[in-house]
Amino acid sequence: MEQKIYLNGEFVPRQEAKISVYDHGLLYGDGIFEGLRTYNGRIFKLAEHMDRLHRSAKYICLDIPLSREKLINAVLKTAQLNGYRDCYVRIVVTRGEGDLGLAPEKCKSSTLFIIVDKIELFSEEFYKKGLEIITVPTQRNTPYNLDPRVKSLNYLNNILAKIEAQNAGFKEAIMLNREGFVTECTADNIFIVDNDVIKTPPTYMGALDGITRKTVIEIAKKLSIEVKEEILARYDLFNADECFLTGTGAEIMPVVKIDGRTIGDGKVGNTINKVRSAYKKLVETEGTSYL
Ligand code: PXG
Repeated sequence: MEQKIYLNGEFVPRQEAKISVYDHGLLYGDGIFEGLRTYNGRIFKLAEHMDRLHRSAKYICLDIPLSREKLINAVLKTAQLNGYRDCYVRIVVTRGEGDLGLAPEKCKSSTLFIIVDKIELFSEEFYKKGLEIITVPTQRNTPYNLDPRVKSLNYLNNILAKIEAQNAGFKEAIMLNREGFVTECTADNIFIVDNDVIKTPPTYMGALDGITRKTVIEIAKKLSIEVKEEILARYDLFNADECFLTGTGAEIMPVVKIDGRTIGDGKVGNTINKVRSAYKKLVETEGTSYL
């Protein structure tokens, strides 16, 4: 089946899905996005992704060219046209085509596109054995510059952090804030398990308000596991019993070594396994149907 992209109100083949070189999403990273996932013909947490997209748009004073209902229909239609049962959905809204100055008011209409594609997964080996990750020098955005809750098209510092990890031979990086506290990884939130309590940094420390993060917090509460949003230093990570990352793409990824320190006994822990099987059950049973 030919891949179809939603672009400004039309469904076009991938080769024809082109935007202007004057688009401010490209020239300045002036825009926002969402990454969603589908399981067995259903989009997981669609309403939550819509809410976050609208909150990001509000923060950067960006018009989303469709009503919430019409955007949801466009997302469902794009997913349906592409026909995958399990896939990745990317929604992107940019300031649109302008001139070469920053001037956002010269951009007469926002650009909106929706891509549905096969999902690229971490190999199964890492879910079984866990990742080894490191802390890197490039810091996460702070609310003093660009609020980290905004899922904007400016990912350069996260990309630099990823490059720093890769240069050192690792797949993922922990990013600190300017006070040196843990925020999250480059595209995933971070959690630890400490004496049977699940802990994750509050978003004001510099983390995206991750939808998988919120889902894991809800799952933990249902499983009667205590959850705390708590400021974490590297010290807390090194001395944790378990550590894991969460994201729409990665789902729940165990971490077994950080900056050369083995976490707990170096094996994927019980709490991770419990939360992970509850998450798997949830994605199999929930979601908005499109097929
Ligand atoms: N933190 C950051 C900085 C992110 O970009 C997450 C956490 C996890 O959030 P969710 O809502 O997905 O639980 C993200 C996720 C991908 C991909 O390919 C994901 C993100 C960005 C770019 C690519 O999975 N964002």
